[in-house]
Amino acid sequence: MPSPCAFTYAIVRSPAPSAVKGIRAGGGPDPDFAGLVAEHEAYVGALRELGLAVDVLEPLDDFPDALFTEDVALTFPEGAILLRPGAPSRAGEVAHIRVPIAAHHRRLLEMTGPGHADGGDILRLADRVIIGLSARTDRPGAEELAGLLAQLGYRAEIADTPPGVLHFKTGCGLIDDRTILAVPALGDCPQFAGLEVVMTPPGEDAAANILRIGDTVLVGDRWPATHALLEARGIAFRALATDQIAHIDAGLSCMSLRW
Ligand code: CIR
Repeated sequence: MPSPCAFTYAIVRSPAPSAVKGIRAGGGPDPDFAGLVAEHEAYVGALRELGLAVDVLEPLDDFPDALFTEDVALTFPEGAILLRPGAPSRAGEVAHIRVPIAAHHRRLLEMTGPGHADGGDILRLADRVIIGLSARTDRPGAEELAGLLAQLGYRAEIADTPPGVLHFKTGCGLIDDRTILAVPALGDCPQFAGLEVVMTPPGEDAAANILRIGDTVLVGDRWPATHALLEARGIAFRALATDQIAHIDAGLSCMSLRW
């Protein structure tokens, strides 16, 4: 199985003005639209500098959260899966990603329900895929998705996401193929057996949503202790601003679909 961090393509979607009304679990103020756009543009620039070909889709004003393309599909070298996002306001995003994905993937599978699954709950490892149960991904959805993943040749394991963590990957990300950065609440996740689990430093839980692209880890720019941790391990990293997307419960992985 290829490295889970070796990507050549990505699909992103520019934020629409409505993105400032994106879902947030804990309330809080709207993000600043110009700031959101700047964070998104810097992210796309980083993906391109790391060698990815990036399709940038048009904004969808009817869907405030549509810039988070990670949640509506899964993409692999072997094919893609259209998901059923768990937030009712996001269900209609799937129809808008179908054609852009079909342009790249001849093999296109699709969840049909009744369950739900968000891509933010899916962590791809070197030898398997973890599906986190969350407020967005339910057991029927996880089980249907596991069956679709098997058709593409991927073994899935179902895990629990700690309460208060939006998506499984809100709380963890790959430092490398064998090492996970995780919030303490995920530290003893049984599905991490066989991997090294490194905890986010105190006060930096929000740093956990890192995104490794090839040999480089993208990480939020507000987390100096996490940067030091990566540096001490000899991991090349690139710090990106996430202040505005954090207002709407998002991080770095959420803004792209990669394969
Ligand atoms: C939502 O609640 O759906 C968006 N405001 C944030 C989605 C973040 N996506 C992700 O973690 N994969």
